[in-house]
Amino acid sequence: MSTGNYRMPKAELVELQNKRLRTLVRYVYAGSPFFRKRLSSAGITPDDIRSKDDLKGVPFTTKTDLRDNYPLGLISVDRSKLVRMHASSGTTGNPNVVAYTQQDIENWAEMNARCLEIAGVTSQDVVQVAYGYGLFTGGLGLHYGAERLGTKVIPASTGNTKRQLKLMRDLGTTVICCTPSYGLFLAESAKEEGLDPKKDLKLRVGVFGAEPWSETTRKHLEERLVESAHDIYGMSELNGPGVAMECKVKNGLHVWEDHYIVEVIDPNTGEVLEPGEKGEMAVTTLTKEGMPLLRYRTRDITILDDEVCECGLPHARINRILGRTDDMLKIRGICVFPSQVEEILTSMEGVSPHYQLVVDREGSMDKLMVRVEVAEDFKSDRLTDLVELQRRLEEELKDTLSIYAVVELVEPKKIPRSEGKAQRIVDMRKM
Ligand code: DLL
Repeated sequence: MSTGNYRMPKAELVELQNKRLRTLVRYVYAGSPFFRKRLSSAGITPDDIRSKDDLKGVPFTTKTDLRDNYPLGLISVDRSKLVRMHASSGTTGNPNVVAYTQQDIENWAEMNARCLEIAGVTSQDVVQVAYGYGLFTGGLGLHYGAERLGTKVIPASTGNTKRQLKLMRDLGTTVICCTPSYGLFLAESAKEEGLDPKKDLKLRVGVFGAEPWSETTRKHLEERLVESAHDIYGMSELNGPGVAMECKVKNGLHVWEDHYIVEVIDPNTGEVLEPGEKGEMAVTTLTKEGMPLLRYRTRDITILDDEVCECGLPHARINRILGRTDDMLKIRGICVFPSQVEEILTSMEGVSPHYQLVVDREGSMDKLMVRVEVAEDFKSDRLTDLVELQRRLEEELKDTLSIYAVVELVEPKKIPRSEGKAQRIVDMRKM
């Protein structure tokens, strides 16, 4: 039931990071032909890397490197030491395969246990894991974490929403782990079943991640489903879920710095940015044995905050993910992130948080359409009210994004629901 010592003083944490970094560089240099070549061609020997500051000279590792070395060209151990492979969908063709040793699985479990613990989960809780179990890392990662913490675990996996609700009610689930969009769907479905989750279920904590969500979605989830909604971040290449998590203060996600070094860089120049500046997150894994990564470019956009948190944890925080460099839509030259649109939609009366961004091209002009469901409690049969709602939304989108987007209002439940990550973007330009 150990979550390890993760509350050490900051200075001790920094010293541990530097020590682990030196070990890591020696380890990949000896074990991985890929990294040995990479480092050598940059004129770097393991002795050159003494501390975090020295990382600046180390070449980035990218998703293209994974693709070019498919399936297991980036491992740093003998294959006989591997005990597990997971995979996530790659940008094209082959999936990204990631590989674990037994020690990697142990560390992963510990990090997920910590995540649950700082959100207030204890051994007394009943944790329903409604992330997918399988090649996706969400289900097993949180499952291990919950087991490590000594909770009771319900490995529900995704889907079968009626059964999810029945399990919650009959088994007294107190913690739900799923994507935020599925959380909203659970709340909606409960209502249809005649249940009021806030009265009829006992959900204390929600562990929501794997896709971007907003502060207003938190409000919706806390009003309709759980007492306290927490953001969890992770990615397959960095073990899976459990890289960073919101504590009870909910002012950023703590990155487990004894296992990862996070840098925020300018995505165009690769230059390391100061804390407080927005950029792409690059992560170095300090303890992974199977497939460690140096300065891995996540394509996720965030801001680093290394001020000590009110909760007292020494681990630095990242802002909630603000978008991805590759999910970013460019509409007539302007960058648009789905999360910006979500923030606007969820803060307006009359629409629900279920939406899609449809991008198309008319001649040489990009066109953005925001398709969103009218809220179920939007009470009006008058067409003029709907026209007015549409106008207000379009105006708000224009003011905030500086582009014109057509709003299409659709009936409740018309946008396809997902049991995993929501499909927010329909890009007709690529079809
Ligand atoms: O989504 C791992 C995970 C499972 C995280 C369960 C949290 C909970 P991948 O399928 O490899 O792994 O997708 C990783 O998902 O680069 C982000 O773009 C996005 N993502 C993950 N967590 C968050 C989050 C899992 N909390 C990709 N907020 C990442 C925003 C997130 N985006």
